[in-house]
Amino acid sequence: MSQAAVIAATGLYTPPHSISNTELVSAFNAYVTLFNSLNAAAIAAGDVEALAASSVEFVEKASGIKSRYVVDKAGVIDPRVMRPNIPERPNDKLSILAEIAVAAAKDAFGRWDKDPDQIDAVICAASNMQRAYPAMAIEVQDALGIDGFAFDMNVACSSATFGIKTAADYLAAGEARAVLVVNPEITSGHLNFRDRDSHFIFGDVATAVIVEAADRASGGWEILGTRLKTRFSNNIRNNFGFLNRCAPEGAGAADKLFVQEGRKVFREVVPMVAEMIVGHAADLGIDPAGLKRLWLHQANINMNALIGRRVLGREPTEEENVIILDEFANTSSAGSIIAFHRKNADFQLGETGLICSFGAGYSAGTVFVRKR
Ligand code: CO8
Repeated sequence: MSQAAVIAATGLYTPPHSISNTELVSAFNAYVTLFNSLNAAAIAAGDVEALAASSVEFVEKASGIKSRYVVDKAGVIDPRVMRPNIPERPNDKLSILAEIAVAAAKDAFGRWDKDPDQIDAVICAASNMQRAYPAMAIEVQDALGIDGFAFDMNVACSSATFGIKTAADYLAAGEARAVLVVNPEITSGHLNFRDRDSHFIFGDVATAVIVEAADRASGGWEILGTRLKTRFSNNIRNNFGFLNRCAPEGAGAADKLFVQEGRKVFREVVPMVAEMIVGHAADLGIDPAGLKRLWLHQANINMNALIGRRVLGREPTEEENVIILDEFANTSSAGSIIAFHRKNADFQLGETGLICSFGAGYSAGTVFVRKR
């Protein structure tokens, strides 16, 4: 029989700076005023379209987001900059993505009953890597003094559940005793803070998950089943990549940052994810209505409410359908893990819940867990 896997511990790193909607919208609107006055003649001649202002009320109502954490605030809210200032570091210093991953991992190790030398593999699963190579995961492995092997993987917002599933498979195959999955997300680096439709969506954070072989773990969360799904869509896209320098005509274009058709994403992803959860639950013999908690990907409060309703077959309570995006915004792969990390202490032995991610690709992952 293959080895069962357990989520033995989780960790969270929260960046030091929070930006409220009021601060973000005020920076955006200052930029709009600047743009419109600099381009007044062209706007009057009909050659350039005037930019419209953003609004706090819209952001809160459309998304549920009230604030977000970032690794650098000054640059993001300066209307002449509108991106984080993240200075380059020399090659012999830990890179910032690895640094926040290590911080989250140390938080997880503080909640685990073993030392990092009991880990045999590190997976860095996130939507943006700082560089192509050497892998961020190998840098994290080195910083934590872990033996074995490490690699990066990117499945956008679903990276964490894809990482947990991969880790569980290594345990099932007997190739590792425990695997560290880290999800460092500096989404502010790839967010267009000058785009009214999306400037408010994302936040920075890092999470870590230790997945351990069940016969070694004490307590934790038994992984009852994992399922992955992808379906190609251009509705969430980022054309930044290593070939950009070979097509200089496109350099600096808005499509080299995050771009989405938010409404289409909403419409298409909700049914895909709800069906996937219900189908996976049925195959595992789990009644979705009996799940104590949903730790869903945190992109949009209305999306989560709809999915929650379809999965539980009734209006979920705030306790059942955890929301952390009001404080963190969309932190891509880390969102469902923050929700799980923050809201699981009240579980009794045998109670079940669901970690679920969804996003660009499209991609989605479900991880059903039971308290042990
Ligand atoms: N302020 C005021 N009004 C606005 C604003 C604004 N900031 N933005 C748009 N409006 C206006 C529009 O102009 C429109 O006006 P009108 O009706 O007059 O035309 C009206 O508001 C409605 O616009 P939308 O239809 O766009 O608004 P929605 O209700 O659809 O809400 C959302 C927009 C919040 C974006 C919503 O569609 C949403 O959240 N959709 C789901 C998106 C989602 O889940 N995406 C997940 C992608 S993330 C992922 O996979 C990870 C990728 C990797 C991360 C990389 C990091 C950068």
